[in-house]
Amino acid sequence: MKSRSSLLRLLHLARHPLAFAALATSSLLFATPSTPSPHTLWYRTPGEASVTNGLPVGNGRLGALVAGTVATDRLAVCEQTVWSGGPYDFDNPAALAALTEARRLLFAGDYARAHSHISRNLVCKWDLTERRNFGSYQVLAFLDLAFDAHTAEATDYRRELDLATATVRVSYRLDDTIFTREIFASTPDQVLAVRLSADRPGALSLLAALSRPREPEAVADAKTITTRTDTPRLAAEGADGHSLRVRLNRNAEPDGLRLLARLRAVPSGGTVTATEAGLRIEKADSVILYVDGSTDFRGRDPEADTAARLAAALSKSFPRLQADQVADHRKLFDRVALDLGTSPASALPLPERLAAVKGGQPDPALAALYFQFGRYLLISSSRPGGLPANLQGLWVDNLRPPWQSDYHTNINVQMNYWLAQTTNLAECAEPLADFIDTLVEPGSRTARVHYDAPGWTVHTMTNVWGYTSPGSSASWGLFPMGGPWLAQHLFEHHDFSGSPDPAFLRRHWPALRGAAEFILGWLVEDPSTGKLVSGPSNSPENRFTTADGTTTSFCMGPSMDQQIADDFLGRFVAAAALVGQDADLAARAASARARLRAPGIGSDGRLMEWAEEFRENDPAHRHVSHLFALHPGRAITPDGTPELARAARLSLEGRGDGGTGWSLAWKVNFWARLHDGDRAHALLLNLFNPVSPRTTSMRHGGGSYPNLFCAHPPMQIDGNFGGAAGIAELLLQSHAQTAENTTVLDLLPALPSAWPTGSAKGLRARGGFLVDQEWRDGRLLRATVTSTTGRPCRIRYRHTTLDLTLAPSASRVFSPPAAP
Ligand code: FUC
Repeated sequence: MKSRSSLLRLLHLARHPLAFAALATSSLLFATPSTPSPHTLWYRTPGEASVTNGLPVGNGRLGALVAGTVATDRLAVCEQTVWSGGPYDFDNPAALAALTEARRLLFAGDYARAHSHISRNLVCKWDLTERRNFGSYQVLAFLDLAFDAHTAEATDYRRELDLATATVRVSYRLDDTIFTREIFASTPDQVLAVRLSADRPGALSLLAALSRPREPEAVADAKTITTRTDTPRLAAEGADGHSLRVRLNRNAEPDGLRLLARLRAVPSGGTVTATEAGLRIEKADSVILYVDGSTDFRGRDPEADTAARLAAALSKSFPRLQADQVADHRKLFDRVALDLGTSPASALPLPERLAAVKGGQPDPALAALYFQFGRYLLISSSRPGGLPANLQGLWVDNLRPPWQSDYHTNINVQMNYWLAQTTNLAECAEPLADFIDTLVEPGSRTARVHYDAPGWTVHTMTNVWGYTSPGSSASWGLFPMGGPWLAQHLFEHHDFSGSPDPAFLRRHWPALRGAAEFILGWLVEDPSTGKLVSGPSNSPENRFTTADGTTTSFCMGPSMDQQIADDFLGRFVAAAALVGQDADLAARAASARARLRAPGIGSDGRLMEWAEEFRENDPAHRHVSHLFALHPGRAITPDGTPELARAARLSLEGRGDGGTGWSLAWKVNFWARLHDGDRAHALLLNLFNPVSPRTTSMRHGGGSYPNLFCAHPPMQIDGNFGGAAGIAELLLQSHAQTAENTTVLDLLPALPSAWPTGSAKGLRARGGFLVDQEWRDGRLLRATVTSTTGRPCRIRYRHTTLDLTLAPSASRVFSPPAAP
């Protein structure tokens, strides 16, 4: 009986060539629990359309979090320009007059007065109007699916995200019908596609509708950024379309963006009727839902754009649309393959896997999955021409995400991009480079208004409207080195390319020149030492207590600022010579760099976070800012500066192995740079610590939500990216140079003993190199180094080195001598 009905179903599918082809490429290949794919996050139970539970898909611009619930399903659909607020001048013209006094008080050691003076004066303008205008990234709309006749208990439920095809699949059985859902976001066609099918003819009847929460009235709450949106307008469009329109934060000054979301349905074997309440699909065999949305951000035309994209997508066959999407994704995703070994735990659904690892079971494949998930998320949230990945990447589930889901620049957005170069996704870093360029103009105004300084900078946070001022509270918001730190990524982009042609640097030269000008205008001479220091500033976002009992974070010359200045100016001097511009500025940069106060080593042997040995208020503070020079900087290395490396190690010991998600991820990178793979691995396990989807307080400590998104808590994507970057850093490093400035490729510099046998293919190193490695019993077997541009390099594995210059595109296999 069973086999007869299965046969009938196959025949039924065969009647619909499109459906059959789609099924052949997907559902039939649906991995079963006994044959888990190393690239799959899978579940036996439904999730929620939330950032802690939904499965993410995205095309860099448009994405969704998929719940996968049975009778009703919800997708939180996101589009990266959906920002409330608007362009606004937050700079505080009163700040400049307070600058000299702030520096005088700090140099005189009068921290008590400095604290209240700086807190009062060196902040942006920030009242209700300002809060509204900063705005927030918001969900575009929900796509709600309400299925008829879904009353029986579902069996054989399975939900999965396949990272290799960038597709979410949901399947379940109701009585004797198997229902399947497939969801992906197409980059080539710029739409979200949802394919619903049943293996019994005519079994699909549902209402598919767009909706959006309405923001409550603005409240005069000192902490909350509030805006007010109109009630969304829903409409039927043609025979098979449904739309949602709303203006974001009307009543703010000026009116906010116009938002439009559109849905179209193409049923197979049934009917569709468009109503204001949504699209009614009756008795279909399968149906494909297409969603697009946009705003009028930077002059986009949401009406015309979405209409054109949907029309083009609908004119394509679904198998073609899907094949193009998979091919586009694989072009990026397949560049790197990582095999760290497997274990029985690898076959479990993700929540059980996380619990098993917490219980001490080995699961090296989970680290490989985390690594590929990080790459998947960057591919899905950051594509050329778009905005960079924000605090939650692309994915939000409401109108008021934590920290506005903005761009924080005292660690977070930088961490988002650490993996881009090393894991072979350089083009995904372009949105950040373009975004940096957009900060030059507003950041120049901020530099001038607040500090009378040339060039540009950005402080602790920014948004798509060009916010560059210090924050509303100086204790976290006065971080003037955000600009130069961001600009470090431009140098990295060039370095990784290995290109002899500095075209990329030239393109972004105004940003680089401006950051150099800012540093030179901002640094002041410490009257007691004659050294140049940054300040007033703080060491994000740590506080200390002085001898007279004052607790503050404000100081002159915090180690992080000094290290960023050192890193930036050094790179700028080299880059200026390369592009053949600004020789005078470069000469000034070189002499200022030589006069920078270098961070010292304290009496306890630790690298000092501040210029003096203050008592830290929170010795385990999540930020580890003073180790910038170890990572992402490169001035501290175990071989080049062993004393500083030892001091950095002691500082890390002092901080401990806890912290928020991104803090754990950063520590993985630090320990990797210190060549301590096992300690890094311990931190990685902490990053896998299962966190309940309801937990939003950072007091619980970091870890992973059931959808593998990083828990700060709340959800923040930086830890996903930073963790993936850390795994790459354990396997290959290229920041060290020989005395002749030749790139050193450090093979397996920090291999954890938990990954004794494995391989990593396609990792990228500075100087334009691709590296494949295989190892067994904890030792490198062989590495294949491919040069893309023909620069020299030194290969280093433990105590063996090999200097070589390969022709462009040439490879060399390196096998280290057998162990003695
Ligand atoms: C920084 C961190 C916080 C949080 C916020 C978004 O300010 O100190 O922990 O990650 O960014």
